[in-house]
Amino acid sequence: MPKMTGAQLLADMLQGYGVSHVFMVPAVLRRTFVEMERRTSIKRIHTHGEKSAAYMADGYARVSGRPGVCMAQVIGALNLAAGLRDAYLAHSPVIAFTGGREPQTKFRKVYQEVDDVPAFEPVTKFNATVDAVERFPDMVRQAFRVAVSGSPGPVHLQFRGNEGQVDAEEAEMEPLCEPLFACIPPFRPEPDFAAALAALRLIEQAERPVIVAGGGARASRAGRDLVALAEALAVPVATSLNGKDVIPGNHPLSVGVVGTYSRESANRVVAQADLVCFVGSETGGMTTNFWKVPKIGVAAVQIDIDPEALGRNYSLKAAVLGDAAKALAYMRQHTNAGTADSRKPWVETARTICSEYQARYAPAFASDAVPIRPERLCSELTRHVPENAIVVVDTGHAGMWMGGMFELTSPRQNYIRSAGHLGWAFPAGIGAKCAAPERPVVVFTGDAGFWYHIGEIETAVRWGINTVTIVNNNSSGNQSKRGFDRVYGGKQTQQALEMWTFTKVNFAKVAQDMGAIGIRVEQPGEFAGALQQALAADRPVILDVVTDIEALAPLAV
Ligand SMILES: Cc1ncc(C[n+]2csc(CCOP(=O)(O)OP(=O)(O)O)c2C)c(N)n1
Repeated sequence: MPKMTGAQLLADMLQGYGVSHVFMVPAVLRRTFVEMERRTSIKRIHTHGEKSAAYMADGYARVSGRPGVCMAQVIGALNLAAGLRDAYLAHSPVIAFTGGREPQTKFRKVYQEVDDVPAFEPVTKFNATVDAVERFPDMVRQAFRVAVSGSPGPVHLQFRGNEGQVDAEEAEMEPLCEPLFACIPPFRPEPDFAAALAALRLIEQAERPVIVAGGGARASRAGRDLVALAEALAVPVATSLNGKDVIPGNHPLSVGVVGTYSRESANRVVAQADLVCFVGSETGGMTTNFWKVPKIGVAAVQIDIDPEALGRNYSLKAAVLGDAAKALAYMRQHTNAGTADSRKPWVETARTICSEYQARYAPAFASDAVPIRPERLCSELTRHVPENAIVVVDTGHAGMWMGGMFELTSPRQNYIRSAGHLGWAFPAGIGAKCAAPERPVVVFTGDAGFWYHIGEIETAVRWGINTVTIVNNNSSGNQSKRGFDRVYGGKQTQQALEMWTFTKVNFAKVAQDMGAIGIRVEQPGEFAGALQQALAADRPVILDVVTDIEALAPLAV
């Protein structure tokens, strides 16, 4: 076997796994970066903070299905760990490398050093130290294998030396990669056929069944099989926020996103169902509006790749362990399509509920109000986002407005969203664009969300990562308004505003100063043209949209 340094091996292995970008703040694995330049085409994206590096890796992973790689030296390690939280919640395969400690000097108050490893424990599937260069090959393979297998998720490897200097050492090693684990899903386990048939028969016998598809259906790329089964059986489909792009919003069986940040039609349909089929869903609080939609006790069946997810919150009449696409395809093959007719009235009911929703919000979608209403923004985006776009959405109001009101109109569009961390979307969009440079990436964030990582405008400009970022700029974090109204007993003091309002800032100007294109939109009629201009630009664009501070997203029904 040839002798090589850890740096050479790591560079070769990352290239071997198809990694095209790594996101980091130096100085970590410095020699590896030199070898990346010498031996690979991997781009080394220096960010303005470790948390945004983790979010970029996360966006990259959610769009490509391939692990996103982020790195930090020892002093930045916990900033990176903080950034893994969202990937952990969203089951995104992110791999984090950090610098660590030397056995010769630990506990002697080494500059910048604490024991970082425990902090990675709650946000990773696998959290390990690499202490000897001989361990590089098997540990890197293990990192990729764990990140993408089963229910995907983050992995952390801490390399010996505060900058991971173990990469300078040499050993006889081979940079062997396992291509199987370069992308999710590595395996598509067949379901137990008896269980899948049992679930199918229950759906066929139900009068008002509904499918609730989650991020697991997305990870399995099960959209086509899911829609085919739903069509064959005439079953309405709701999704979680994470599963939103499993079915286009304009499909006649789509009822929207169910749960807390949701669309009222989805909640109403799911609440009326006599059987719920969960597919790749954690059945967590956000998707079920804290287990109120559907109510605990509803008849349920579930398909999941993780046996521990089956029946977690809803006891099951049939539990199907396996790959979502495989299970749905098997069920589709064995469908008794003759039963679909019996559900025509139920599908009609679901359509009526959806039409009522559309009619209720039509005036808001068309509103010419100034400052601009977010509902109008969502409807403009539904109409004008390109048919192959990747839409990246922040949390808080952004998640509520877009989760509920924005509609995907093509199966070629993708939708990824913050699993709860404000500020995720802008850097995640940069990572998404690195993963799919040929596709338009449209980010939607509030101004509070945008402030978090505003410095990454410079990163995007430096690397020519041309995302389009729409800032719903109400100069406040106005999702917090209701909460403060409540704790002030209904009426806030003037001073309370200091807790959720900001200085009015023109983000278009800020963006221009950093070399991006900035467009300020103050009139609703100008938005579509500005978006077209942004999509055609050859630079990152910030669309600063001045919106109404009084606009509060509708609460879950
Ligand atoms: C890391 C983190 N801290 C705090 C919150 C709580 N939070 C949710 S929404 C929000 C304000 C959002 O403001 P903005 O992005 O401007 O959107 P707006 O509500 O004004 O539309 C806050 C502070 C969070 N989700 N994540």
